[in-house]
Amino acid sequence: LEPYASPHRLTGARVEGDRVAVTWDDGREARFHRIWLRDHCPCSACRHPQTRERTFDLVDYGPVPQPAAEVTPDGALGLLWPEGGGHHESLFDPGWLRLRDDSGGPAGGDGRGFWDAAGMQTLPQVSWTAMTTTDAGLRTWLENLSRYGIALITDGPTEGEEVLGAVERIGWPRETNFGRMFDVVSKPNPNNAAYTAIKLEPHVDLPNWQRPPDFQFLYCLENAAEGGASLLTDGFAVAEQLKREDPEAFEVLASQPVDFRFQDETADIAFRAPTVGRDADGALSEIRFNNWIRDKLRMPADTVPVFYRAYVRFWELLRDPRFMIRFQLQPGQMIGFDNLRVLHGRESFDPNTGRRHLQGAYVDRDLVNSRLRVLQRGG
Ligand code: AKG
Repeated sequence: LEPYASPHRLTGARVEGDRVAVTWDDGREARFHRIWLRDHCPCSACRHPQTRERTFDLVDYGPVPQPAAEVTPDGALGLLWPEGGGHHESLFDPGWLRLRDDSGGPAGGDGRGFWDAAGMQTLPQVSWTAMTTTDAGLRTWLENLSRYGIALITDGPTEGEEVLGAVERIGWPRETNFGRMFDVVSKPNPNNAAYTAIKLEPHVDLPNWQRPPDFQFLYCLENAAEGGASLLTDGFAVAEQLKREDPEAFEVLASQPVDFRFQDETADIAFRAPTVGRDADGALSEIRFNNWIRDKLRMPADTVPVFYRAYVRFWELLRDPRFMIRFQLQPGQMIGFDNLRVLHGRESFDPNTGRRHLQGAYVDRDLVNSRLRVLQRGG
């Protein structure tokens, strides 16, 4: 299903010790371990013919023997494995092999489109009609959301619950203790700072969950009150800036866990994690910053001063106009952002001057990535 058509055919294949070396017709070369090749055999005995899932079980196979290698007449890699007194044949598409060749090491640069305010003067945007009625519109919107962690939808209706319609273009909402969808209005007995009219410092939602929501959509139904501008900052760009300025501060934020906790009449949800998360390759993977649900600070006494230095500097950079963008959401507009990368906030508003009503919902990254990959299959 994954597209891997490539104009390049193989011109050479030979066994070199425990690897198979291949050459494509543009001179590129790569080497694949034979255990890896046997494990990835795409034939219908090794992959289920309908589900395409792996049915070959290495654990029952024993040591992987040396195969015989050849280039087939249409430029694919053919391998013959001596097995059970006969041979098992594997055929590898040259384009598929090329996609999996990581012999050059990881590509340079992060390539994830980190941005500062100067680089985000115009928000990437798609109209509601294009997003809801065309695959091309949906694809552009999701590509922007994935790459920049932020994307605007414009010119939508204002009947209410459109936010769920947007989520359903992708999959289904990620439900939390605030429901499938939540109304951001100033309420008489708020259980969350968002449901007041106060200024909201840049934050991610629900860092008190082991698995916070990945993407957040905020759909504007009314914005007639004075104030209430939206504020957004790319937390990954800021984390990189902190690392450049003060590597020790960055390291403490990336390694020192912080407690978060939300409590109301029915819920008590707590989790402890560093402010800056990194994945197994060391790349930035998440930001957890939300000052109003940060719980009691628990860390070695010697770390406290450097932690506060780092935390305050990170916060200053998050609100620095070099990094933070500010705009007024209009009724019928929806801002979507990567909740674990792009921090959001708002200026205070005066509820006596008019109504302000946003509706919010969350969606899982797996669903966004899946919808995008399916849309990209066409090439
Ligand atoms: C939230 O719901 O998490 C918010 O931060 C609300 C933002 C806004 O009112 O613009």
